[in-house]
This record gives sequence, structure tokens and C-alpha cells, in this order.
Amino acid sequence: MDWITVKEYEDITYKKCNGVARIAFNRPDVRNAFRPKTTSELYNAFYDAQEDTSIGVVLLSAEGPSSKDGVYSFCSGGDQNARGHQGYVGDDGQHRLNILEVQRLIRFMPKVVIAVIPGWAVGGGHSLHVVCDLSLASKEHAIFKQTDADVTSFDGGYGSAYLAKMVGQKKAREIFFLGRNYSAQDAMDMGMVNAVIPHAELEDTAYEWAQEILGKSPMAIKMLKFAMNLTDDGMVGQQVFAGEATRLAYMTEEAKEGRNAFLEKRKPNFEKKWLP
Ligand code: S0N
Repeated sequence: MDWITVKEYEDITYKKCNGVARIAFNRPDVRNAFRPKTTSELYNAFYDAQEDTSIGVVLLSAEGPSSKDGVYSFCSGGDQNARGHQGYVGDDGQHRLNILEVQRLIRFMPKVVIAVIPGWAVGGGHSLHVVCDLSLASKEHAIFKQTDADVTSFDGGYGSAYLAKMVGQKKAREIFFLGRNYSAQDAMDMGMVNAVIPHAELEDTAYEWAQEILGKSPMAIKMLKFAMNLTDDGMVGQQVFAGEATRLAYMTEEAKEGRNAFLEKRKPNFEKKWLP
């Protein structure tokens, strides 16, 4: 694979190759915790991937291991050093974190996002894998853990409520209320991971899954993602799905006639095709 770096960032890496974008956390010495700079870089890269019509699948992965102790991480959530008395403070002194905007971009982007989990997935890092469409985990090194209730920094949105839809209420409550460690196989057995992969093959396998998805109909994949989101996303889910229905409708002769009739100041001729 010839990954090409799209842009140099401080806290993440961002590359593309054959229809696949790879966005990776790059703070392995702090278990890939995210600070405000990280979340704005993530948002920037995800937005680029969303807008690039040559990209169909995004891998959210992580660089590593840590140079200090060789431990692998996906992400350990919000950086507790960047957390002031009233929340997270950016370089500009403003209180911000914006991880929820990143979550929404992953959730609503018309492309498949795969979490590639080489190690710790903890706190807000755990929530990020929950919000991704698919999760692939390192057999040897992935560990799943929720510390939100230890540090009083909790995700009351997708990270918890959507997780409960995924693994069931009792299990989700156990994960959050006890904060235990779960292996890749535990996570797979609970239904929050799609496959447990030998560590050395993790990145290649993620790329292969992406290529398999790229062989499918882009429109079908997009509509299926939005359809599966819809029931959990309420009116916003309906809005996203409806936007795509409108986009498809615009491409019909009927819609062109509606527009032309208005511009030509005449009554539209819809040829009375009331399809069954
Ligand atoms: C990941 C853990 C379990 C790994 O344990 P291990 O292997 O024993 O390593 P450590 O020695 O603990 O860590 C190694 C070095 O990395 C630093 N570090 C690790 N995690 C963080 C972190 N999150 N922030 C800052 N530094 C971190 C350690 O300090 C250590 O550094 P050195 O070598 O210098 O000693 C373990 O590390 C762990 O439990 N980490 C903390 C996990 C955590 O509690 N994360 C925060 C949980 N909450 C969130 O993420 C909420 C996210 C959020 O922001 C949000 C979400 C939804 C809605 C709103 C918000 C919002 O706040 O805006």
C-alpha cells in the first residue's frame, strides 16, 4: 500500500490510498488522549475525507506504541492535563473540546468509518469506537474500558446510550458503572466489535475490509448507513435520510420539469405518472 500523507498535523496523521482515508491519533505517550488541538485536527481531516469523492471508507486508527513503555493505544479519551476547572481549554484560552462534533461527523458522514483498535480504547476513546460503523480490534493488545465515572467526564450520548443499544442495557451499565477491562474477544462476544485480528495483521485487514466495501454501490452503502442510523437519531436521522431522498429526486425528469415550469412561468406538466 502506498499511503500518501494528505496534510501534516501535530496530534494526528492523515493519509490516503486507493479510496481509503486513514486518520490516526498520534500522541502514543499519553495513550492517544485527545486535547482541543486533537479534536479540531480530527474534525478537519474527517471533513476533508467526507468532501473527497474519491474516498469511500475512513479508517480511524492510532500510531504507536508509546516510546516510554511500548504499550499500544487507540485512544484514552479527553486529555486530563488539558482539562481546567471548568472543562477543556484550547490554545486560545477558550473552553472547548468539540469531540461531540467529531462524533457527529463520523455518525452522519455518507461513508463507512472503521475503528481500527490496536490497544487501549478508554473513556471518550471507547465512545469514538462505539460511534464508528465497524470496529476491528487487536487480538493481543486491544483493551476496552470506561473510566468516565472515575474522572467525572461522561458521555451521556452515543458513548453510553447507543452502546446500550449495541450490547444491551445490563452490559452497558456494567461497563460504565464498574469500569472494568475487557479484551478484544470480550468486546466481540458483547457485539461491539466486528472482528478480533492478530495484531500484526490489523492494519492490512482494515485496508482489505475497506477495499471490499469500496466494491459495493456507494449509494446503497450511504442509504443503508443512514437507514440504520435513522431509528436512533430521531428527527435529525430523518433529516439526513430525507436530504438524500431529495438529492435523488432532483435527478428525475419530474423534478427538472418542476423547476423549469417555475422559471418559464408556466404550469408544470408532470405527465401524470403516479407510480405504484
Ligand atoms: C488508558 C489507561 C487505562 C492506561 O493505563 P496504563 O497502561 O497503566 O497507562 P498510564 O500509566 O495510566 O498512562 C500512561 C501515560 O499516559 C498518560 N495518560 C493516559 N491517559 C491519559 C488521559 N486521558 N489524559 C492525560 N494523560 C493520560 C498518563 O498520565 C501517563 O503519563 P506519564 O507517563 O507522564 O505518567 C489509563 O491511562 C487511564 O485510565 N487513562 C485515563 C482515561 C480517562 O479517564 N479518560 C477520560 C474519560 N472521559 C472522557 O474521555 C470524556 C470525553 C469527553 O471529553 C466528552 C465526551 C462526551 C461528552 C462531552 C465530553 C466533554 O468533556 O466535552
